Amino acid sequence: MLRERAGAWAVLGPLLWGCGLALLQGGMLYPRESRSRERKELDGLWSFRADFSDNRRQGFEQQWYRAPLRESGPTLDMPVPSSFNDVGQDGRLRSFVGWVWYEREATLPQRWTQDLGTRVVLRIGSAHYYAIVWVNGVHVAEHEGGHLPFEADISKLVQSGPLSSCRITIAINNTLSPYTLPPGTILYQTDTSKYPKGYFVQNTNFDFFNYAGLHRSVLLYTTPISYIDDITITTDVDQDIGLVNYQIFIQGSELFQLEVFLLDADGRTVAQGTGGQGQLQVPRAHLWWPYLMHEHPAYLYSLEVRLTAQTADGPVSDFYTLPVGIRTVAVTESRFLINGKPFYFHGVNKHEDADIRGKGFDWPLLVKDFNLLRWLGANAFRTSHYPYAEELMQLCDRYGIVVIDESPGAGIALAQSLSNVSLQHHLEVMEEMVRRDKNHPAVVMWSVANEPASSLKPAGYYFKTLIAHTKALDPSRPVTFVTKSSYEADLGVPYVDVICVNSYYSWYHDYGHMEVIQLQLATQFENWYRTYQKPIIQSEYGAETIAGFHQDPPLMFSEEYQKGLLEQYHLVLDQKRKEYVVGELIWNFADFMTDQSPQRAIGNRKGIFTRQRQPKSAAFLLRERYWKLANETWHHQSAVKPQCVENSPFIF
Ligand code: GCB
Repeated sequence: MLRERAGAWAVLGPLLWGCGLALLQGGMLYPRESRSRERKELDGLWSFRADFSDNRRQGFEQQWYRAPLRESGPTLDMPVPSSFNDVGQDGRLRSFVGWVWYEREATLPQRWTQDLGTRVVLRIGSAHYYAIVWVNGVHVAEHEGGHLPFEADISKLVQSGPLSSCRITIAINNTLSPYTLPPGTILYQTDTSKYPKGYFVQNTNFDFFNYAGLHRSVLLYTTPISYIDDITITTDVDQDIGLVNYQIFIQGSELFQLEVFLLDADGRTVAQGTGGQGQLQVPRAHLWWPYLMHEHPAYLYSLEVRLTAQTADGPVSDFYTLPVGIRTVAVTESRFLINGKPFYFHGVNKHEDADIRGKGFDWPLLVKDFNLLRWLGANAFRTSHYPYAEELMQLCDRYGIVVIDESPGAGIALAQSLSNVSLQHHLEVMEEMVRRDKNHPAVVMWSVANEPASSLKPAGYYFKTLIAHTKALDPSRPVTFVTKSSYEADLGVPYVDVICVNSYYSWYHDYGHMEVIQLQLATQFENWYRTYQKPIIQSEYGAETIAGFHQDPPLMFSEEYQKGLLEQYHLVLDQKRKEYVVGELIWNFADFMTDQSPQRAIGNRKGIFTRQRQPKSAAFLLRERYWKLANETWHHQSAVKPQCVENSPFIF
């Protein structure tokens, strides 16, 4: 069976099979330590081998998972988390397409292997793109999609003998097909006068490098055998009373008691309840406000959930604490409201991208990026073009950075990728994404896709179904997708709550002619608004800029051109934000890696920061603008207004 699957997934004919559904049942709470839970990160060096065999199936034919990887051939040291592409000196590995193999031996605390009341879970934060996992040679999980976590309960395996360690093997395939998210195609070249035998390349319609590997932490954690499996929180406000609705799902016992306590930031209990669902009322609640919208942004309560379950072996307790922000989100014909006040998105589009690590999670990079966002006065970003690491979402909650949470639906360009097979997978991805991110107060809107071919005929049904499904999963947040189609032809926009439009006037069109921007941008907004009467976000605009290139008068690729182009956009945004434009997100926060092409000088250079996070001139221009905008959207009674003070740029 497995061989067949591996065969089907070989690079020569990738075909996906439905694997997700079983994994979609149940929760995906972020593993946190508590009185009843432990966790063990498996970051560090793993053994690694790319399968360079012609059909990329040697690993399955020789069953590399059955014995330590070093016994079936040479291995490399591979850091986790990291993409495998840029850490080596081998060009073949950088552009490798097919299966790679990771392996790591984990030593387990004695209690985990001997206490049958302990449940041991293996969690993979992100494995791009398709992953198969074995523990001690036994198949435990498969997962499709590179940006969302998946788990396997491995208790039985590690508790079945006198073992104190376990061998974790993960095979990962980065091949994309028209049915994957994001989609891609394999192009075979058979003209032997031009290409060597078996030559193929992987093509994509998205503009970022298809980095692959174990991009986020792999970890082991424990729960008791009866445990808190999932928590869903929604919040509301009635006068000054905060309402926290909770729903808690338990596994492993039918007979249990639940207590919930809501603690304020000082650890004082402000409300409590019992049972699997209910509503907590918080008089004089501190609301969760976005950064630069309030004197005390991002106020977080903690929801402590305590489970006492009856099992055959006696009572079992489990404890889980979830950060909770009380806030409301609403959309009118022309406004985006947070806590009933108009919110204007002034922020960025990002990528998970950096030198050497590729898309690998990295704490110093994360903290640097948040410091830059706050320096800039950015109050929001979009997770272009896939869900980002959970640790990053947690920082958004803590700092008040508002998130448009985007699925990996980038580059849906072919009619095939709007088929029912693709749609089915996309629905599952939205389920996984909502399940992971539903409790983040920072997430105020879901984006199901970026720049799909939304004027193709099947797009109407596709987006109608996808958006309705996402709303059914989470009725508390608006849903959008990001379009670059024309207002007359787009078949998906009728179903969105907020129109997100990308445009590159005087860059991809009328290049070099900044004088056309104002007219074209105003026309763009007026057409969309006249047709739909929905709020609009300029979800991308920008210009390729090589840091250090200067030209005055401005020429394309110079820092002056990037600034000049932004200024032209801002003139129109300043008019239209008085009416129905509710946000502007620059493309892009930082330069990032793409496939090689004549249009890209070592990646996309539209960042206002370089890939090493140093500012281009445009960063200073945006900083001035964002702090000015922050002043206008200040809603607190206090006379203190946000100020961009040198040396303490994000304190006010
Ligand atoms: C877009 C895409 C983004 C690209 C950008 C560009 O419209 O959404 O992924 O990187 O344009 O720079 O071309």
